Amino acid sequence: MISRRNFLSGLSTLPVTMYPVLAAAQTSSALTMPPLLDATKTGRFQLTAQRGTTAFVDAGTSETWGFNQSYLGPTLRIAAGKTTAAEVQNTLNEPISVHWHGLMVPGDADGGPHQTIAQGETWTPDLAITQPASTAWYHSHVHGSTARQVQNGLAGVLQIDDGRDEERGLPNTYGVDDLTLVLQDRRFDRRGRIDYDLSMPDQMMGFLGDTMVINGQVGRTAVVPRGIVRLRLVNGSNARIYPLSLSDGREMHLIATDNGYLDRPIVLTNLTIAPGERYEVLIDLTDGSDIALVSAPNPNQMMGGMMGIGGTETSFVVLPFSVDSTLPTAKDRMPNDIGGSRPQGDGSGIPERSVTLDMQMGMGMMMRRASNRFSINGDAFDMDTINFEIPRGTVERWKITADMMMHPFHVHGVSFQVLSQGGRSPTAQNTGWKDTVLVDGNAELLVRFDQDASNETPFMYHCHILEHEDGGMMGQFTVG
Ligand SMILES: [Cu+2]
Repeated sequence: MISRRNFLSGLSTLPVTMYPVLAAAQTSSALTMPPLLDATKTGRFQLTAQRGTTAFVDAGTSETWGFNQSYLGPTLRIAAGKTTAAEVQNTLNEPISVHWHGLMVPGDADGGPHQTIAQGETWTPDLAITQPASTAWYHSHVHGSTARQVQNGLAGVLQIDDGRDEERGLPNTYGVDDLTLVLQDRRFDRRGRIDYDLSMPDQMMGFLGDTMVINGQVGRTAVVPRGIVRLRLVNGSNARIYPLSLSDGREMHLIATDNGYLDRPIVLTNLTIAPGERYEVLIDLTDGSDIALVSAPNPNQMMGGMMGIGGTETSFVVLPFSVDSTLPTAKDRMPNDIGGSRPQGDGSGIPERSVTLDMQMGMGMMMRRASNRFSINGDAFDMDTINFEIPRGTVERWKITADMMMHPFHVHGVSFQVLSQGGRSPTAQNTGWKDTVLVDGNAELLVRFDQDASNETPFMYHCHILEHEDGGMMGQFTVG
């Protein structure tokens, strides 16, 4: 078996279709899901941030952090239209926070950098869910520590569930035909420990690993029924963008974007997922073929690769699938109408706001302190400065400009429409409701601000390359 670690290292130069998908499927063990913590009936859940050890690779174990377990957290399932009582306890020896990425809740429940939970303390926000069913996630968001804390494992998936997936015709058996997949890349040292030493290119580009990790596991195969399989893709990587496709070029049916279901599936052969984004796709495995989810190299290269950073990678296997015909098939055909929606706003006449994501070049960047290498509209993030004050109920047209490289731009407390990308209509995958969008050059967003956020607990807008965010590419705003 070829080590999956080598897929990213540049040692292997095979075209992607020649990867030994079958061999890998026969020799590697089955991927498991994060434990499901179903709070739809109880209306409450409890998370404990804790220290543990995880054996990612054969070389040894790594110290890791997780919620209720050693690495990552459970998949939280909460009910649409109800309020769920959350309880988060921190047993780690430094402050953390838990941001509910994708939830439209007020700033005082959002879990941003102003809501740190000190060692030994417990945070108990109520999560009042008024938005449609969707796949969200949660992760730490302490300014200056987010990248390291997420790298250590402080993240998990959160499903808003309305109990109607069966009538939509969607696969919905957790871990069988409804797979939750947290995509992360990591590096490990010779003893199997997570290696998060940042080189200067890492600090500029964001951290890129050489080993694919799914749900905290390396080298696994997803064993699935012979039927329609749903993938809830969550990019929980610090900086890697995955241009995804299936190894035999077959279609993926996009059913949901960050903030919920589309009206009808969009058929795609390529789907790019940037840090912070979620996409749900259906894949048709009724023919029983063993295929794989594969990724092209990270497309983010500074100045078109002129800096000599990036560009040496090859495509790699993200996750092989092995069809087990003995597993019961719940769904054997694609749904046509899934009853969600796509934003249909008209940006004309809407007040504009410019948001420019800035980087310092080479030496200019190295001369700066780590906390202000990056900025927005010329200013590095400052905990004590409110950048925008926005009246509740306002609709704005945000013009985002990305400097030097592509930046995944996320706004807390809202769901937006992508009006344009690079002066053109948005790509098909960006026509649904979004809270994070990959900005290549520029993008225009139509945003409505409906959740309150005070001076004490403002909302963030930031680049979701976590090293950029920690380095100052973030701002904050109030709504009220
Ligand atoms: Cu960035």
